[in-house]
Amino acid sequence: MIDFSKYPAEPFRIKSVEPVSMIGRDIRLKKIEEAGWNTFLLNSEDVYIDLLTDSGTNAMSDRQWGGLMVGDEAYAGSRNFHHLEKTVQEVFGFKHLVPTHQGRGAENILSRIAIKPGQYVPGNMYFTTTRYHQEANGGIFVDVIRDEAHDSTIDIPFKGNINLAKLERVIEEKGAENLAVTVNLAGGQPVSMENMRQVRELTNRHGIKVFYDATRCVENAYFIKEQEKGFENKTIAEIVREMFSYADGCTMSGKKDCIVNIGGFLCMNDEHLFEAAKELVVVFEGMPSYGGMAGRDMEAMAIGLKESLQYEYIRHRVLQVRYLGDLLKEAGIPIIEPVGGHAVFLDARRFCPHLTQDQFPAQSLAAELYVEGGVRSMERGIVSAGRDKDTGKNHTPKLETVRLTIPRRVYTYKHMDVVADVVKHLYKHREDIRGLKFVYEPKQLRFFTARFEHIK
Ligand code: PLI
Repeated sequence: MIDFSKYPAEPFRIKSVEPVSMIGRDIRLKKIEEAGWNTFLLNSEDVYIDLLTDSGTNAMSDRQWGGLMVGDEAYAGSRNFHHLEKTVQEVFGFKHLVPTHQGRGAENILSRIAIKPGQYVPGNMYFTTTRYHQEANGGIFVDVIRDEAHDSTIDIPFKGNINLAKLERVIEEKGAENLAVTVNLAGGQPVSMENMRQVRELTNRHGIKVFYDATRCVENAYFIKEQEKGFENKTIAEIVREMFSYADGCTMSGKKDCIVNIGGFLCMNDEHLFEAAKELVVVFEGMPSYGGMAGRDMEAMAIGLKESLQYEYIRHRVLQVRYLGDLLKEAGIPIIEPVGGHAVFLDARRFCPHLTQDQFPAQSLAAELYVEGGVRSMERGIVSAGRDKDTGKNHTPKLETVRLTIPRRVYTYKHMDVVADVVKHLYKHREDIRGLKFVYEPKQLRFFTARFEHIK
């Protein structure tokens, strides 16, 4: 039985509300057909509970909204930039900040300045835009995550850890000078402090730089406090600071753990890299003191980053996600275990065993969740993985999932109950879920705009 006392009530009061759409099933069916069975192509107005992503979908606090009113929109030297710079330096401990319009802007710049063509970029599981920029700059991504991460049924802590033996093998085979290591603190499964320390130790020995994807680093810090020995009594801020002491820099999508709707940045200690980054930021993003953001965006981000470190906030955040996961597990629904910090992933292989992976079971399941309950989710499987650049064949990831991603401070526990009911209903009728095929397949990041129809 689920122990309901484990889940803290919302640590906020609701001051402003946004009505949501309540259209019926027959209209939703029409809408998803028009959207080519791709949940990215639905209009937000036709969605009841939007779990497509936690990216930029956050509810800001009254203090952040207040921050918008003190935006300094000067073209250069905005005071909000200095506030953000000071905050980021204090939270992460890096010397230099390069603001960008969002995370992928930072990935673009970092990949251009830090990757040489033919260089290997080992990391713990890829993120789509990150890998795109690495590959576009001639990098070769190598997944060095621990093996258990690819098995949805293994319930162990810190499933996001880097497998050090795998990393060491890449270093030996490819040569340390041909490597830049990335640690993704955002894949849904956390990385332990011990693992970060070990990666630092190994890369230091070989003179290799390490960059973190800081996108969901505060959620990662919560797991460390909750599950790693020796960190029980540390504050979230102390844990975050220690995590980043093992990196040379980071990219950040502020749209997640900075609790804002837009923004990002790149950080580093190295002076040469900083100079190179500043040269590029003016070309791609904007002046080094705004990088594609308005002054007010930078203010909201500085305030949001500090708020995200509050224990009550992050505890509620992670446990609300776990609540949804527990409801589904209790009902026997196949999900990826353990439940991570921002989303519950349905295991579409086990949900739809009657479909093969090339019939896009996760894509179809995501579309059906919308038809059945107005719940929007996202495919994270074969469609998102794309094709191999050289062979043109589909990548076939072991994990074929549907991501139910919870925006921060937006939905209540009751919304989670509704989502669980929709998934349970669909699970009962899972044999009716039909396979899909492409009718339009874009060349890059195809999941965003692809269109599908049912296989006859
Ligand atoms: O969406 P951006 O450009 O601000 O950030 C890109 C990005 C980088 N790393 C990671 C781990 C992400 O999750 C990420 C963006 N994620 C999206 C859009 C998501 O729906 O998860």
